[in-house]
Amino acid sequence: MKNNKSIFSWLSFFKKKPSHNITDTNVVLNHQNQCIDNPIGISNQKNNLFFKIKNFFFKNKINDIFFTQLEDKLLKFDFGAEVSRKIINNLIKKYKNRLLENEQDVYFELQNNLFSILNRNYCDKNFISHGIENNLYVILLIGVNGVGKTTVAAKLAYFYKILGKSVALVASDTFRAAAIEQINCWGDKLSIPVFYKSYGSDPSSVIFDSIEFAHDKKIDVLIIDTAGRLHNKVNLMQELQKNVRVIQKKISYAPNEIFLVLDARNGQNSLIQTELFSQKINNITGIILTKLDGTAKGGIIFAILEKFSIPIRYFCNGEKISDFYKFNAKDFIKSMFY
Ligand SMILES: Nc1nc2c(ncn2[C@@H]2O[C@H](COP(=O)(O)OP(=O)(O)OP(=O)(O)O)[C@@H](O)[C@H]2O)c(=O)[nH]1
Ligand SMILES: [Mg+2]
Repeated sequence: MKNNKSIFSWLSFFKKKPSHNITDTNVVLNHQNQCIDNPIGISNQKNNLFFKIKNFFFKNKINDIFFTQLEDKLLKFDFGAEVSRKIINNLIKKYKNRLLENEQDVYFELQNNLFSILNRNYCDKNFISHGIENNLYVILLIGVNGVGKTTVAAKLAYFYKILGKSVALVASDTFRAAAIEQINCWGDKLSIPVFYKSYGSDPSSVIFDSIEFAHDKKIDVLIIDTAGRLHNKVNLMQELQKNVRVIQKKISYAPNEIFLVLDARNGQNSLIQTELFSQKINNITGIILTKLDGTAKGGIIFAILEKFSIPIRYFCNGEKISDFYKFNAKDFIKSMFY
């Protein structure tokens, strides 16, 4: 995994000639598509889900229990009952109709099935325009406690900085001990300004004032880190709704992005988090999946994409600033199977 190119290795190519047009990111994206090989290094990890699935096809011939065993594998790796059943039914149907003749055919059909799920809500943009160019771009990060929001805030901030944007972070978590110091520490490390107030301040007031700050300082991208909250705590979800309203009051088209951050290790619980957050917060524009390094499972990605029409936009496989990748179905499948 350590040998793989992270999002920043290819982005550094653009360091000398940053794009200042906030909507013009095609060049970057094309370059990324060519350059990120094996982003999650799946084939190198013997413990890994896809290594095991691959192995399964090498070791097993099609017999009475072949498809049941394959389904068990998918279930074990967090694909969830719905997705696993759907995939297996499709494979059985095609095999019975002789559209698939042997294990190898089934293996490739499985890849096709997985690709079509991953590609379903695919969004490869760095900036989702609301039709207003060269204006402040506001990103709000939300999610339950400890999933990696603050780390993602820093990674995103660095990502946009390398794209040539002026970036600021906002410490709207005024609740958790050391939360403000944590984000300031990232700000210092990355030389990115952090807007913050004292502990106990109303998060909405921090957000409100941070937008003024961003306008004054001619910031291009404002990344708002919020406090972790359980999806079933009504008052905390209301607070989040208030945060969104405050942003909208200041800037009618914002937030441009609302990213729900999910910890891949939480498995099926991520589905419940996605469901409840998206019920309370309209227009979640993407999911950022963290801690893929901390799990041998990866099937939750498929379960999420099968169930929700929210794209997975980025993923993280470590704590370092460079352990950050744009999510791309083609590359993901490539790393799974080759
Ligand atoms: N292994 C691994 N650790 C990560 C990753 N992303 C974040 N972490 C670690 O997870 C822990 C929590 O990360 P934070 O960014 O503080 O999470 P948070 O969601 O902001 O937490 P709260 O603000 O308390 O809700 C830290 O120790 C991070 O270094 C990742 O992709 N992989
Ligand atoms: Mg945090």
